[in-house]
Amino acid sequence: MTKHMSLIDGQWADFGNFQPDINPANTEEVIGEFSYGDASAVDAAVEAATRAAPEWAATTPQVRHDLLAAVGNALGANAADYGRILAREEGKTLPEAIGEVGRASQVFKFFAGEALRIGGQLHPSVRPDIDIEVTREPVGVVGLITPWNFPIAIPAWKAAPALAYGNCVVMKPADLTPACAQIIAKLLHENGCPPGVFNLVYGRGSVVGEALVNHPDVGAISFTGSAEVGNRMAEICGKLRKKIQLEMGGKNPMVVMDDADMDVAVGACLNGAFFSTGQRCTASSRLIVQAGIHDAFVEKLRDAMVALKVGDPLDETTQIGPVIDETQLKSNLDYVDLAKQEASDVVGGERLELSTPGFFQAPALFLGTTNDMRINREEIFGPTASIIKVGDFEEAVAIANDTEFGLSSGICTTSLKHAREYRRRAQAGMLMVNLPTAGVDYHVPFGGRKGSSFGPREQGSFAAEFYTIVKTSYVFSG
Ligand code: UN1
Repeated sequence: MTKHMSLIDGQWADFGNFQPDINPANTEEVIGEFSYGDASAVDAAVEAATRAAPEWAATTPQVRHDLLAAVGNALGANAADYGRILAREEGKTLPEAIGEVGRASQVFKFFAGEALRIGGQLHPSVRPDIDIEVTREPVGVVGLITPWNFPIAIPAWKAAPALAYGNCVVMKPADLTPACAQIIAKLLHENGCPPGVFNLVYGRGSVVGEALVNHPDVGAISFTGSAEVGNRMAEICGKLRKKIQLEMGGKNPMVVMDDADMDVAVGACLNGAFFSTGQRCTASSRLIVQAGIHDAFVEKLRDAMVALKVGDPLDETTQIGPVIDETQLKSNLDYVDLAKQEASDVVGGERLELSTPGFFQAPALFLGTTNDMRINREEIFGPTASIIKVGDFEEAVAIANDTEFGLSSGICTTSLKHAREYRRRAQAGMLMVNLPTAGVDYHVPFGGRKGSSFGPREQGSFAAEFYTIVKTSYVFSG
């Protein structure tokens, strides 16, 4: 069995306490064993990062560019192999997994370029003989806590900007997907990342994550995960006056208007709701459908959903991989049971027994639901979606916005007026017209509002807001 360690101060650190990384499509297959650290591992990593920080902050942009570009190129060149690891570890289909590695590669290359584009502003003062310069400086040591559902893209979109803008990193990846985090750590290490600049610490969230968030020498925390954990982190970071960036849940609405193109609408909803097994915070979970198109749309979507092939992610014919683990599957099945009480009808959603022991579930559509039901208030994070019938555009907008979340919001329509109005009124960080609510570009801001996100946006040049501190310098030359 291959054993993997944390990376601390440029060394692979063996803490014993090896934990298995299990394939959710075949629980008999162990992908590797990972040595879990504790709070003292976090102390060692933060100490190394703190020591490395002044020198890394002072490197030329060329040095940071070259490191990130090398990692980006290596990810791209090995996308097929790394995609296989991702698919085995996380369970998304091989094409989705290879696509995600490609995205991670692009993210690194984008931020390689951003390292060269860090600039500032020059202002004349309102007083004579004074110039004012506004510049950005690294935060110092940043803590990155990453989720299992995009196990290589999200570590990439946190680590690459952190390093590009001159920070040192301590990353704690999700317990369920340690192998993808290992790829990023290994590539940084092998491509000349100086000791202490990037540290990876495996361990329980309640131990390692907790220690990272509370550590006085960590200046900023970026977290993607559950609202429950994120909200608690916000309290701690507020008390410690630490920068924080949270990406949490979603209950993303997709409005389907009578004037929608049927194929576009069915395609967008099928992808948004069920692909990646619905395990995306951007998944379309509330399909808000106007009465005139409702019956025909539901029939087409239901037929398309029932035809989706659930199976081994490495099998070419598979469209939906397994659920990540037993706990998530149990929670999904409990929601299907709840839907049987709340909705007028439930199609699919049962556990599937396939040829390998895995966490397979048929995708599910909850029909005849209303927005006040628990299935429409709480994030399920599985391959399920509800249909909510509405009379007109106004009702659709009101229901779409009636949620504590606000990550992504979509509309399928051929009316310019509806598209324009919806863009203006949707309370979400990301807005999709005739596209699934999930599936975003890598070079533009990502994030939400209300209960979905907190703090500055991730990705694109907006990432600078979180990973740097602004300094305003006044220079008198009279
Ligand atoms: C996407 O929809 O392409 O955890 C990305 C998530 C998000 C990423 C979604 N942070 O699902």
